Amino acid sequence: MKTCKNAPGRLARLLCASLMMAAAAQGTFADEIRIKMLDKSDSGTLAFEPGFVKVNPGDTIVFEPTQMGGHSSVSLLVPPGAQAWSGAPDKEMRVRLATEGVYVYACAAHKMMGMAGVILVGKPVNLDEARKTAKAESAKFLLNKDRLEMELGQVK
Ligand SMILES: [Cu+2]
Repeated sequence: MKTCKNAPGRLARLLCASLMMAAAAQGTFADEIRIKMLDKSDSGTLAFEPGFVKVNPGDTIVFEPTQMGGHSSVSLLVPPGAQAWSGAPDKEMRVRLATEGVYVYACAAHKMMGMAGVILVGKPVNLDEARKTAKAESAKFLLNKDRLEMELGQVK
């Protein structure tokens, strides 16, 4: 839980406290989660890092063009009712995810190299469908063939 103790000045602390109350009334703070788009990572070549993240509904994912390898983020599967996305190469891409479920995405240029990731928002309401998508997409990968299934394996 964040606190207002370090806010500079009395007015700032008051303002901070009222924002905290508003946020508490709403249930939770919306967070920003950053995912790097990399030519090379700990999990191998051409990767999103982290390749799996679990976030809360309303959080924003920021895809960072960390290494300018022509990477982008394009959704392959979103839960029912959620919006698909398609980012431009080497550009920061922000996606706010309000709908619960499993999201599967890939880099448009390197999908065949297994540059793909998984995001879980809240509960995995569409896990069966996500498993099918991961299997079908992975069958087309030339590299990192087990990456998507490993990422999806972290969905609980
Ligand atoms: Cu890429």
